[in-house]
Amino acid sequence: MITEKESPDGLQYLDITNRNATAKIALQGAHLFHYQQHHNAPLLWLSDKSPLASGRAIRGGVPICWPWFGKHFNMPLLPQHGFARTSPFRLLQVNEPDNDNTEVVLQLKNSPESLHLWPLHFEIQVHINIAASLRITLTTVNHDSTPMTISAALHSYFAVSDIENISVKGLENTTYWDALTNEIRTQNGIVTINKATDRVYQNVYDTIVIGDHNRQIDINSQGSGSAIVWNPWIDKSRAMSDMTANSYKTMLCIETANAREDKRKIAPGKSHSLTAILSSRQLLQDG
Ligand code: TA6
Repeated sequence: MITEKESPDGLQYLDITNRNATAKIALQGAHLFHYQQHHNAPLLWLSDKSPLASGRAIRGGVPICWPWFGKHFNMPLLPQHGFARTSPFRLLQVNEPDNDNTEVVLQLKNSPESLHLWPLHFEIQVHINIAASLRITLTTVNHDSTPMTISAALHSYFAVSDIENISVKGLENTTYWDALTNEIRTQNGIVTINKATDRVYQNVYDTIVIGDHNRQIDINSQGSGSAIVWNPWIDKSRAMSDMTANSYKTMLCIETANAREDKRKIAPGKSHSLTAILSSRQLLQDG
């Protein structure tokens, strides 16, 4: 079942329910901000202080960073993570092939505003499949006469029970750029979080697994060779207007990306797709 709704502050979104899960997708930014399998906790984290308002970025769910990840490479005053996440997408298609699956396709094309920020003719489509797992595909089509280089991320905020009790597997022996120290390091062993963490990993092709108390979250990707691990920790959590001092404790971003060295060059008339496939399962407790 799919219902078109609007938040009190004017954010239009789709409220989706099928036999597997519930989900909420804002037309602005094609931003999925809720996904929850029945009989399971929400997979994604959404800040209690996040605006759900037209024109305001949502803090949580899966923001779409496009056509650049992070700060613009030479115009730092442009919005961080590009302009897609606050742009009005068009609802292109909704399919309910059966009671277990819901497919939504949203589209954004260049506009006078986008051409002012990024002078290239494009179309992006976001295909979201709500089922026993969550699949999001961001497809960029180059409608320009020149090659376009993009960096992008499906900036997933995962809900965790306690950030200090989780482990992240699948990044072992890869190299990462530490955004906090501007150093390149190698990941030795599993990732644990006990301080502010902001890392862009390269050569990431294995399944990333978040181990959390009694739940495992699997993150698979296609069309991606990089991933970001981010937790703001205490000070930044307190300082951000759309987070609380304790927000950092129950969220972890593991982002499926084409970031930094993994940026993608798309020839005229060609396309590139970045896909994240997210799923979770409860773990039996010992004893
Ligand atoms: O993905 C990590 C990151 O680039 C961090 O540096 C932090 O800025 C985070 O994204 C959130 O960015 P935002 O623009 O959504 O506040």
